Amino acid sequence: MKTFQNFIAGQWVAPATGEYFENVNPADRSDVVGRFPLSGTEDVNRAVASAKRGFAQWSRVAAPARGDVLRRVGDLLTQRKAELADLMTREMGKPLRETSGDVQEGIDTAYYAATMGRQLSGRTVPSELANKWAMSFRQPIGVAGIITPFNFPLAIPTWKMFPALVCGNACVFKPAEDVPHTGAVLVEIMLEAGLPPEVIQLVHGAGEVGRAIVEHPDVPVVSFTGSTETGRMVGETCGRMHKRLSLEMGGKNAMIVWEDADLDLALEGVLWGAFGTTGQRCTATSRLVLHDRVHDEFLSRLVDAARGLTLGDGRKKGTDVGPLIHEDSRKKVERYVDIGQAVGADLLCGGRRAAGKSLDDGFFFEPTIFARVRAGQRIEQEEIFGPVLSVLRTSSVDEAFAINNGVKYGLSSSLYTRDVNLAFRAMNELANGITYVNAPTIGAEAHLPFGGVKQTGNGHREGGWEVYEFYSETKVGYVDFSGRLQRAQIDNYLGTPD
Ligand code: UN1
Repeated sequence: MKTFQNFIAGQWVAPATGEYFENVNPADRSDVVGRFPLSGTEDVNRAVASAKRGFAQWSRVAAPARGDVLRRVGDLLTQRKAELADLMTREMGKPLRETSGDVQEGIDTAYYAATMGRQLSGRTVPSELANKWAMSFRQPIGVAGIITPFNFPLAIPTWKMFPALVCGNACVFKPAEDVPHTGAVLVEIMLEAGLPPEVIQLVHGAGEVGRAIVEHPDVPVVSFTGSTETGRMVGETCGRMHKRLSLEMGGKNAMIVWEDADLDLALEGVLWGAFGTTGQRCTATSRLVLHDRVHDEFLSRLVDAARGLTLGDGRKKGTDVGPLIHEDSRKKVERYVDIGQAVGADLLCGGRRAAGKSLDDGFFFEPTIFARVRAGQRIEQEEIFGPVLSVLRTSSVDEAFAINNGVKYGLSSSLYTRDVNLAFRAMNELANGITYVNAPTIGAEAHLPFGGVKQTGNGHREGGWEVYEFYSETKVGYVDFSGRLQRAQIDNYLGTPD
């Protein structure tokens, strides 16, 4: 079995703790991907000290040249796409077409980052005074702490690190302990592309590593994607220490299928939205609101289609749905199935561990649909992060929108309709960071901002131009070339001498 190391101070090194953990394939527990460092605070301290040196060097490299490194990262990811998808599926389970899509998101993010190296713009505006220039420009911040989840093991680290790097920051990267192999290969690729070694530090491990990064006084900017509970702790620490923080947390995303919808399209959409990535996306479709007139027909077709999905190893042809990430998350899904049944929701399919043949070797769970769910019930309100869909019904637009908006999260929403007025009304009134029309709740693109309102986040966005603002300071420069003292707000606009 291969033993992997951290990448700290320009070298692949063992953790100071001397401890390791095993990373297993969730589709087959007997397949161990490798041993990875269970690092501690001392490792993080060394990583941050080195990243500070990396920052001193990298922040002086011209931004277009920094972008060129990211372009080479994009080229290498493209060359190694199939190999990466395979190792990602092996360590986290989602089918190959999904892990290939995950790599493609990384490639898109890399090429977008490369172009942004030439576009880190500020503004030049007229000064209040004659013979004076007024302008803003962007500067790097320092060492960025990057803490990422398992479900998009490549894309999400790239969403954070590529813009951070183009802006001139150094990164200390802690991938989720479920996907350390993907994290390690991504760092190898970044180094091969020419990133100076001390600019990237990879520290594997569990919560202690994340905490040490967040609490380190020399890490002024932190980006975290994960659970709302952990995000709250990260937020408290960053607030106390006056750090810049981007949080991307839970979702309870609804798809509304209206009476005039193309039902074939909506059916495909909900299957992909609810059961893709085994429901383990913060953008997963976990609620379905059906118009009364289409409710019965659509639901019966949906249940048949969900029963027909093929569960299995994501590396095998024909697999639609892979396993959950580990046993704890399967237990959590089971608890929510009990909670749904206790309040009298109708369990129409699934609700159990998938068993038989090779399914016994992994953390599989059947695609699960609850009907007759009512707004406010726990399965309708709380993020389950598994293949569980709650179905509600109404014939009132106001009620459908109120259901969508009646949760503490606000990531994405979806409406299937052919009514253009209703579609635009939905974009205005659904309280989410992203609203899709005639598409499911997933499918964000790299060059527009990604994130949510309410307790999904803290107001920042990933992707698009917005993330470049997050990873840079806005500096303002005034140049007075009049050769005399001109007093802003005191001397007059015509610039006449006193
Ligand atoms: C996430 O679930 O954390 O739009 C991110 C999507 C993907 C990203 C999801 N491109 O669903």
